[in-house]
Amino acid sequence: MNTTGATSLSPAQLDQLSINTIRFLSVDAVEKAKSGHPGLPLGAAPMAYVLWTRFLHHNPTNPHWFNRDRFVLSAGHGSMLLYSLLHLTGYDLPLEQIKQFRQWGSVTPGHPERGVTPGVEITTGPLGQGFGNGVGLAIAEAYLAARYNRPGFEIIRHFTYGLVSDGDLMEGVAAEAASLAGHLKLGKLIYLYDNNHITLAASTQLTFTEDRAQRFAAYGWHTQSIDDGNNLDAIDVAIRAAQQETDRPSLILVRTHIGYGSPHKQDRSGSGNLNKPLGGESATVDALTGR
Ligand SMILES: Cc1ncc(C[n+]2csc(CCOP(=O)(O)OP(=O)(O)O)c2C)c(N)n1
Ligand SMILES: [Mg+2]
Repeated sequence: MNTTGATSLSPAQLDQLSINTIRFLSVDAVEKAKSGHPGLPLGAAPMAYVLWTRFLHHNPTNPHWFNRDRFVLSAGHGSMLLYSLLHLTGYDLPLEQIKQFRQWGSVTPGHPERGVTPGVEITTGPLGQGFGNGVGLAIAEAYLAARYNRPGFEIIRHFTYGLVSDGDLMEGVAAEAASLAGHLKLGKLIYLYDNNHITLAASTQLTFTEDRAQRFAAYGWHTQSIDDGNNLDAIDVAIRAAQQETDRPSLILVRTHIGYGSPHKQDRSGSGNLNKPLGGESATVDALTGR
């Protein structure tokens, strides 16, 4: 303890405490609502934390600041991850609204909705759609920068980041959008892929076995793979490398574990959907994935 009575934490411990706070704020909200997807926030919190605290240029007190970096949670079923990030980074999203997650009239609907929640850039939920929207945002940035920037006056210069899931990459719309992004050389588009090997249906071993890295390389994307989604340094290095890559959009494949840390739900297809409490007796289908 220091003289103020607060526990002294090393930077690494502070990182871990922050990530676990994101995880458990998300899980608690889903538990309270008895509805939602805790599995994605548990697995993807570290990459989201690194992106939001070390890279994202944004202004929580002015979500409409024009040159902000854009962030798209394409896997909109993981909405509580985004609401936790917004709450904890200082947006106008009080704890009271987190407690109202998925309730009628709240600003924390089941899937993110633009215009409802401060800081939600894009309405997402239908898998693949946020992926496409992100490409559109990156096209807009490139166009506006080319049209309006002058030497010494780069008034438009921001990145478009996204968090995409297996389901996003499975959808046809993502293929079309990815192809265009590669063709247009959208170097300021950076997607983190929550590569957890699980979708609603089952393990991706049963449904989705193409080589995603090679597929995106063929579209003209820069790809990197991280085999431990809890490795903050690896995520940090990869985002930095993606930023340096100015001629290709980037996909960072981050191996995560859905429902990370949950004794009965980690790596289970059921862990994305909370129809049962996390402690429910049936672990076969569904409590962490939300279906
Ligand atoms: C187009 C579309 N089809 C179906 C759904 C229903 N749905 C919600 S989550 C999900 C599976 C999610 O798998 P993944 O994208 O890998 O996310 P994870 O469960 O790993 O968080 C599905 C099919 C949807 N949101 N959008
Ligand atoms: Mg998945």
